[in-house]
Amino acid sequence: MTRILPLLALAAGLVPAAALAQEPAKPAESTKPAEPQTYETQIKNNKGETIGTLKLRDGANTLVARVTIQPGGLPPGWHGMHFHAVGDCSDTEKFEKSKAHVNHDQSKHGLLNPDGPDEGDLPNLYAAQDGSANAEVSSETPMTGEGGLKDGDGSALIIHANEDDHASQPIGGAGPRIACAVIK
Ligand SMILES: [Cu+2]
Ligand SMILES: [Zn+2]
Repeated sequence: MTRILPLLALAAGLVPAAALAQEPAKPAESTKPAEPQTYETQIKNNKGETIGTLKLRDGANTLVARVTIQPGGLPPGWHGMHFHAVGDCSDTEKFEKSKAHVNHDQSKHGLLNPDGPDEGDLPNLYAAQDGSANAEVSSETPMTGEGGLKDGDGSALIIHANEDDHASQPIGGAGPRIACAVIK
């Protein structure tokens, strides 16, 4: 008993000190950020078949796009990827109804172009040997509101056959449009 008593006394002294130290760290409930706006849609190939999904999350300052392509969905290698101006993927052979890149201020194309980028520009997507791909990219283009993807005619995520060099006009040499997702 004589050995335990000093330990109990020590423990009793420590508990209130620890409780005091933790108290100021408790965050106020009101500082929790607002939930991001979300949108999810299917990505289709030139045959109109679903090859994957696009998930958008738009927070206060940045939009985050997650692209998931299933095995066999794309040719292996790098592919240009952009937001195009119209949310129409109905002409599956060429996806030309999606029009040009989202671009409200006549910027030049290309993330690496000194006179760019336009609002549709995104990093390239890499498809593995089995044709699958998983990527998350960010964009300053908002989902809704002024200049948003969900404007009157919507927008489309387009994946191209070749990689985007992020500099040459009009689309960085990315070639034919091989996949499309409607954002509306
Ligand atoms: Cu494009
Ligand atoms: Zn562009």
